[in-house]
Amino acid sequence: MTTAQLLALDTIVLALVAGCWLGGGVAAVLAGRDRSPRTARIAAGLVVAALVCTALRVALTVGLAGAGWWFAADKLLLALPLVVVPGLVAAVISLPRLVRLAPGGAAVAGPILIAGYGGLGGVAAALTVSYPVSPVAAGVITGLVAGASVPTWRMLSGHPPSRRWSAAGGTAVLCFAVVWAGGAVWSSRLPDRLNLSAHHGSGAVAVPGHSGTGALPGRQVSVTDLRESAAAERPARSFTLTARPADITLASGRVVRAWTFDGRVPGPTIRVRQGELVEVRLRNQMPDLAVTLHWHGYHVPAGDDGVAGVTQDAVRPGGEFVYRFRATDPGSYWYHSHDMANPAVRMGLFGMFVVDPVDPADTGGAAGDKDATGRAALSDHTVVLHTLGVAGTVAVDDQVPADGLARLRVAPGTPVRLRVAATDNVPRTLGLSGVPYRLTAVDGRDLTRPGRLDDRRLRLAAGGRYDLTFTMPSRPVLLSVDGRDDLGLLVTGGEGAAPPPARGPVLDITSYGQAAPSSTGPFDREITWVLDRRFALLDGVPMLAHTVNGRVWPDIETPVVREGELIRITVVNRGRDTHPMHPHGHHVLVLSRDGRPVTTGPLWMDTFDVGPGEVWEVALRADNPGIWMSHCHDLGHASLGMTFHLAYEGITTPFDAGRASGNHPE
Ligand SMILES: [Cu+2]
Repeated sequence: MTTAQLLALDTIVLALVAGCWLGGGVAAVLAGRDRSPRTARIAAGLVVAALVCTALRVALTVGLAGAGWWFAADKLLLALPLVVVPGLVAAVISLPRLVRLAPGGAAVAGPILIAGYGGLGGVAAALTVSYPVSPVAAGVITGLVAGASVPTWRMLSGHPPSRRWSAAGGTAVLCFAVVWAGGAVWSSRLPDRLNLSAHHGSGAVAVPGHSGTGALPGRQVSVTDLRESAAAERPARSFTLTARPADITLASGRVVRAWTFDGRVPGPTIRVRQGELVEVRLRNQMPDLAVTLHWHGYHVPAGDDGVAGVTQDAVRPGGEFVYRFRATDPGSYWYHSHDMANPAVRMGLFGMFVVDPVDPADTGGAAGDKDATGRAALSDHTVVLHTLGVAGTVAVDDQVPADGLARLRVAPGTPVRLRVAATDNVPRTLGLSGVPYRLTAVDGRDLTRPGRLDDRRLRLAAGGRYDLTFTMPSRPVLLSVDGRDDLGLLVTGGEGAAPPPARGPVLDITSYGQAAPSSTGPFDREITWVLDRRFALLDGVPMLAHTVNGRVWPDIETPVVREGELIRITVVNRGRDTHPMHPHGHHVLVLSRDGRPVTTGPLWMDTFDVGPGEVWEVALRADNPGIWMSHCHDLGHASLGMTFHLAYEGITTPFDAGRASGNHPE
């Protein structure tokens, strides 16, 4: 069984445990009162069922502990003791008496009911407690179970608490609950001004013997100083992007209201050559929306990262901001607004950013008809998958998005590179049929000698990019999206009908290509991010939030690292959602998934999908000083708590997030 299956089964068994113990307890009370042998038998049956379910939950927890302590700690430390202890008493004392049809007294029904309360405590723990186990939550749940058990026992023993005691106890509990809930709501509200220079705590554990134990450097550097100097050099390439609302007419004629750069969705593709100094002027003509530009996957200096409230103030309507950075790393990237990113990206404020290598041979050919060696020119295209309104769309280069099949003509024999980006909040399953192909690059980084793929499908994380390469055959090639034959890209050259969508198995990208020796360690620091879904207070509102280490934005602890350090990050997904994790400003080298070392060489990613029950180990080289957002790129999850950051020692920001700041980095 996979960890995800164990977690799902555990959720079902958890409810059964509580239900059987509570049902058995009620039946035992009734059997004691009515002296009915039939009710006693029902109670005995429910207790046996409860014992079986409890034993099953213990076994599931042991299985989960085998996958990692993160998956089992809350159950072993809290949920199971609450039910197992009274459950064992019930098995030894209550059950034999029920079977002998002697069901009277607190000694019979009491332990069963208390096990039921413990089962409910387990449900409460599953809804509110994550990893690490919060002592406060554990104390409150244990207190509630104990608080319900004591009066129950007294009532069953024929000594119900007096009215005075009941009233006093009830009032005290109510007052405590109101004060505690009010305090929790108040303290969870975002402050008016939240400055991320004050790194609250450190989630990075220094490895003994490595750095992190020395003296702190005294120097403080602002993110605004971590920028290309504007005076140093004239930019080789200048662009202007204007954010404004527009009606987008899709290829079918359907019109969609959108938020756009330059009236287009995706915005204009920014395509530059490696080594060029790039300048992009952002102008905001949105009537009442602030915007920024974040360079997704591209290692810009921190001051150009475009995160509102962290590296700049959001650009208000009528305002502008100029980004400048050198395009050193060839590859496929994208840009998008990073103030209230979820609605901004959904509505269309994004576009592709491509850096072509200085040596065109690096992408298999050159722009133009023939390169110097006479080889056919590369046919190189961006393909953006995005849902506009309710329509799934495919946008090729700067063409109008197709809400169906986009089309491209390529002469047979031409090498083709498709740079595919998924810009929705959900992963996409790609299929390429009609030609053998290679997954040449992941998140803008080329793989080492990627193998040939036939009819294989690929799962692309939300926010991720895959570059697919092939040589155009004489018959059509179909890039299908999510297995559909009516959504994707049809590449035609010669004659023939479109092939059916690829149906082959989905490629495991952690075991593809040639393993290249990768330096992995020694590590200077260890960071663990445990992802979960739990009830939490987000800006004063109780909700089923997306948590990291049991907390939500902005209370998730900030790992603080030093320039030059090598950091191992373990990402654990305890929940049932897939989380495409996206650290800004860095790629990570994927080391292992679920304990199995990666054999794809080398697999560098900036957006990696951590599925339910999965454990990823990745390495991050701290080579780009700044304060870097890290978040789930399901931007809905990010806005529901799963937003945090990674900070370098000594780096500060003059910008604030928070209620009064006008900045919404998440
Ligand atoms: Cu997520």
